[in-house]
Amino acid sequence: MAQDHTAEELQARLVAVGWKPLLQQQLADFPEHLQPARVVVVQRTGLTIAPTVDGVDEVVIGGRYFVQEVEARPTVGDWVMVDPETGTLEGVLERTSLIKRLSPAGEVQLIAANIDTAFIVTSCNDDFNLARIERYLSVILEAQIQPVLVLTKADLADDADTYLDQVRSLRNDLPVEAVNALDVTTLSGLAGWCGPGQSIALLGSSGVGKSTLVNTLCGEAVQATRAIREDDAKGRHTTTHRSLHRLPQGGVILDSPGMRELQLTDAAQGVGSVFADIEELALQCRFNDCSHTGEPGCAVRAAIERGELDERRLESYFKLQREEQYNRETVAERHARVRQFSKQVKSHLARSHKQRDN
Ligand SMILES: Nc1nc2c(ncn2[C@@H]2O[C@H](COP(=O)(O)OP(=O)(O)OP(=O)(O)O)[C@@H](O)[C@H]2O)c(=O)[nH]1
Ligand SMILES: [Mg+2]
Ligand SMILES: [Zn+2]
Repeated sequence: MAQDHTAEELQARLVAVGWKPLLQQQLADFPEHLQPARVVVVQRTGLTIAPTVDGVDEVVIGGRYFVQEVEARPTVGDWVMVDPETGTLEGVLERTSLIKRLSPAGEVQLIAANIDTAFIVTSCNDDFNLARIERYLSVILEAQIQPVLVLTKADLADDADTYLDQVRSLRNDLPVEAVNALDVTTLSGLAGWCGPGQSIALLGSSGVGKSTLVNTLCGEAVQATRAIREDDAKGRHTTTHRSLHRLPQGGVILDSPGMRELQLTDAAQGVGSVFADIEELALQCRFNDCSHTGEPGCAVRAAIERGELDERRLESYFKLQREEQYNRETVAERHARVRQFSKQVKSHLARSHKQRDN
C-alpha cells in the first residue's frame, strides 16, 4: 500500500529510474492519489513500469491512447501517472525530449522519451558510415539531446585513429570515445554522462555492441549479446525490444534493437544544426535562394573548391534535407486523412444515434 512508503522512500525509488526535481511541478496537474512511475519496457498493448505502484508493475495502454496521434502514446522513458487502487494509466507527464523516426512502414514511431544523452554507437569496421552518423545526429540535435559518439571494437581495428579523425571532422564540439565495449577500463570517458538523474539512449545498427555496452556499464550481463556474421560484419538483431536499465553510477540506460534505418521526420532544425557550417556559408551566397548547384557567387561551392568543405558533406546535407521534407509532408497528409476519417466516423455515429433516438 502507498502508506507503507514514506515520501522519501518513494522519491529515492523514482530517482533510481531517472527522476529529476523539475518533474515535481507537473504533479500538481494530477489528482493527489495518482503515483508517478517510468515506462521501462513497451509491449504492444502494455507497459512495464518502475518503480512499481503498490505492486503494480504492468499497466495496459487504454484505447484512448490509440485514437490520438501516435505521439500521445506512452513510450519507453515516459513518466506516467498510475492509479494505485485500480492499477490503471491515468496520464503521461510532459516530455523533456523525444526521439522519433519514420518506420519502414511510413509511420511515425517513438523511440524514447525524456533522454538526456544519446550514445551513437558505431564500430571501427564496415559498419562505420559518416552519412549514417549525420542522420542520427540530426534526430538527436532536433530533440535537443546531447550526442556522444561511441566507436566500438577499437580493439579489433588496426587504425582506430582514422575513424576518430573522420568523426572529429563532422563537428568539433562532438564528444567521441573509441572503446572496447567488453572492457570497462576503456569506458571511463562515458562515466560523466551516467550519473544520477541521467537517462541515456543507445542508437546504432545491429551488432555494433549496444547491449555489450549496457552489460559492461551495468557490471552484469542484463542483456543477451551475439557474435556478428563473419562474412559481412552485420549483426543478427539480437535485441528485440526496448528496455531501460539502471547503471551503478545512478543513471539509466536504454537498450534498443539495432535499427536498419532511421528515416527522418520533423527534423529540419536538427539537419540545420548538423550542417551549421554549410548553412553559415549559404548566407554568403549571392542569391538568397541559392541551391548551391552551380549558381554564380555560390559561397558553398567556393568553399568546396578551396578544399574547406567536403563534397560528401554537401551531398549528405541535400539528401537529409530532401528526405526530411518529403517525410514531413507525407506524415502531414496522412494526419489530415486520419482527421477527415475520424470526422466522418463521428458524424456517422451522431446520425445513427439521432435515428435511434427518433
Ligand atoms: N572485440 C570487441 N567485441 C565487441 C565490442 N562490442 C561488441 N562486441 C561483440 O560484438 C557482438 C555484437 O554485440 P551486441 O552487443 O550483441 O550488439 P548489439 O548492438 O546489441 O546488436 P543488436 O542487439 O542486434 O542490435 C558480440 O559478440 C560482442 O561481444 C568491442 O568493442 N570489441
Ligand atoms: Mg543488442
Ligand atoms: Zn550557394
